[in-house]
Amino acid sequence: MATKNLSEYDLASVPSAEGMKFGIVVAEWNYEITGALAQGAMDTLIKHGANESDITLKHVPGTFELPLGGQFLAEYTHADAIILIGCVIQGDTRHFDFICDGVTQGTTQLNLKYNKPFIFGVLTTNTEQQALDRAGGRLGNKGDEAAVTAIKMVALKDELK
Ligand code: DLZ
Repeated sequence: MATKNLSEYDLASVPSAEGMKFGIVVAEWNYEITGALAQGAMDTLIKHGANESDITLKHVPGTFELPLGGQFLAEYTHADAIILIGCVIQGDTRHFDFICDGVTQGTTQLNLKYNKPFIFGVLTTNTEQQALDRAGGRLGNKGDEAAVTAIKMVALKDELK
């Protein structure tokens, strides 16, 4: 199956992000990749109407720390949605599995605990090249996808509440 280009989406399906507040938490591990993902997320939020001043961007050491960083933003800012950005690349040890389990379960819990979207902008790849391909390379940028998902989830909540 062909891999989807992460930056391709139906523009008309994305609501305006004007007035929405966002948090972005970025892991410093593999920063060449996570920095590009964060930039993609930021650019896409702004492209759809978010104000730069309504976006709080913070860093944490690694992907494992993303859920707690996200919780800090939920507690201490007014973010309507929080995008968690990381990149875990398979190595020789079982670290990959533990970090992926931790961030996946942590993110799931945060969504339900806060009744707020915490978006999983985490690449989990076998190689660095696969990550580069998805961080502004030939398969687009997962940060764009994460931003669009954040906007859609905030709009859905606003529509229903
Ligand atoms: C330790 C570690 C390793 C081996 N690999 C990655 C990685 O590929 N991506 C990533 O974001 N973080 C990695 N880390 C760091 C952990 O996420 C975490 O920061 C440390 O285990 C300290 O809790």
